[in-house]
Amino acid sequence: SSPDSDGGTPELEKAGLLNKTKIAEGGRKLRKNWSPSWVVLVGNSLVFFKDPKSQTPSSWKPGNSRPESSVDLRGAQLHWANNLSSKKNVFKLRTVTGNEFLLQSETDLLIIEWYKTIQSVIDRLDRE
Ligand code: I3S
Repeated sequence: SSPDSDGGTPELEKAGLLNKTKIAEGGRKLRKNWSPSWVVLVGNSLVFFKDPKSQTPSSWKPGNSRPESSVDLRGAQLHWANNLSSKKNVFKLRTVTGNEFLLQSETDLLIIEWYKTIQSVIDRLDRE
């Protein structure tokens, strides 16, 4: 079924641990500060949780845990960005509001799956 098609809880697409740094806020460049983040793709949003150790895939559910931040994927842009870091497997997510994040994993397959899944959500929202 399509996410939230019944007006209920949005669909959990994917959850896992990635390295994350925010590099821009409203178009203004920020200093990098990489840290592990529990990342949850649910409905139209990418949600970040601070303490990966205490998180489980059910953490995104309302009331279970307070997210650090949340990104609306509508109109967002995704690009591989290995030129923006010395780390491997880096992609950049840019929101319509000009917030930019780098996400990274040491595991090739894992980062490719995240890229494909986030892009498919962006594509779905573009078609709406
Ligand atoms: O793109 P940069 O500025 O070379 O990014 C590195 C720095 O942000 C560095 O922090 P300090 O300049 O505050 O020491 C980080 O520790 C590095 O991780 C950043 O580079 P990578 O290549 O890891 O994204």
